[in-house]
Amino acid sequence: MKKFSALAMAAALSLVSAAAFAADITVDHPWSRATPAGAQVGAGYVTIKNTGGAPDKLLSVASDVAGKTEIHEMSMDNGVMKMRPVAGVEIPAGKSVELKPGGYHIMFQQLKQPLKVGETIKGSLTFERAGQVPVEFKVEAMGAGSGGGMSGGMSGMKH
Ligand SMILES: [Cu+2]
Repeated sequence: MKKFSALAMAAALSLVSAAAFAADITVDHPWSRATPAGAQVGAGYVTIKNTGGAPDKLLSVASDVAGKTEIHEMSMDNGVMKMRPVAGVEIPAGKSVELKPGGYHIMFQQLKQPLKVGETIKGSLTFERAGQVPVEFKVEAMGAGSGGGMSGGMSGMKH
């Protein structure tokens, strides 16, 4: 009897702590850009906020529109915009990190169909502590969110 209640208590506690971790992460304005017909890749952007007292890390992203979804970082290398896959993105405690054009972004690869304005891409973000967080990226117009000289989107960038 005693053993049983201890187990039940442990189960209840683990449920509570798991819920607390997930609640520490909120996602804001998940969006993507429409892609031209035949495009193989698209990008996703989102602001991730960590309201908890401990740092967390975005480890992976999954979506149903792409054969493969990666996290990329974009940087300037001798005046050339380049991107590379990263193993994860740190989300410091009490801070928010914006995945946006020109920085960290989500890369939808092996697109199954073009991304159209107004559509929603269903997916999930997986965090080290918070676990899986569902997300819905809203597809915006092709030039959306590109500041100044970045119009034309991903076409000039090398993988
Ligand atoms: Cu990329």
